[in-house]
Amino acid sequence: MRDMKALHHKGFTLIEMAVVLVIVGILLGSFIGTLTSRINVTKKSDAMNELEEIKQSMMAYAFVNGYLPCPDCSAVSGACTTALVGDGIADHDAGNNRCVLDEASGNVPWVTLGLGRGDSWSNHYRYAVQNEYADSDLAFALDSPTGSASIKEPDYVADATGATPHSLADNVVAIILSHGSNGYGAINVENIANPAIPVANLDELENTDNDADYYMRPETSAETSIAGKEFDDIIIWISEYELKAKMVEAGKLP
Ligand SMILES: [Ca+2]
Ligand SMILES: [Ca+2]
Ligand SMILES: [Ca+2]
Repeated sequence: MRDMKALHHKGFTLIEMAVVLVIVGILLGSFIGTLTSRINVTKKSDAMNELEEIKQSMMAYAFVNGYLPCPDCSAVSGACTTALVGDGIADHDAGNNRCVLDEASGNVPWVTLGLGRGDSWSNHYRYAVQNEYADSDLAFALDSPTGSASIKEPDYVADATGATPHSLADNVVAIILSHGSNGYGAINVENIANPAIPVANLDELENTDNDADYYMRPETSAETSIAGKEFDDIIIWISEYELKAKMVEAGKLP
């Protein structure tokens, strides 16, 4: 009888096992959650550093050539032929010395700049440049046309729809952006288009419509009640005056 009792107490009961499993599950869940959020933070900071590196390389390209690089065509359309798309080489149009992508956005020309391909989420960085600043025939001068693009922040306090954004930067001549962890609207490094941006993501849509306005604001998840919903794009830009000042500093202008 004593032996049976000793045997009985040697193992765990089903309830004890269940309690242990639940505790292990909770600990593992919180560990994985922490790990995932740390990986996301690292990826975002890597992308921000790479954007700065791309910007500096573009400035250096302008010092050497007298103009900014053209985007690499990101999809077959119009003058962007299959031979030009997604090879990382800047696509200048020899016919008019301007970009094949006429102020529309394409990929950052990573091969031309000698940089790595794609962001932390294996999508190409998007890049758009004002033609007067990427003209390979007539290099820009101090009196070149004013930068036409603007970086704006939707104003949710004053306007819940985010319809009246305020400017963060005007006179912008080039923008470089990562589509962030959701990757909506991006072309991946295999040159395949990712899922389109959901119609509710108004602010992310603004960054792909090829007009002169780009939005930048704090990251929000899909669950937020803020208009514009999900937003995780990371954007950097080159202003007209910043570029001209650096060119003067480098002895390349006037
Ligand atoms: Ca190309
Ligand atoms: Ca995004
Ligand atoms: Ca826009």
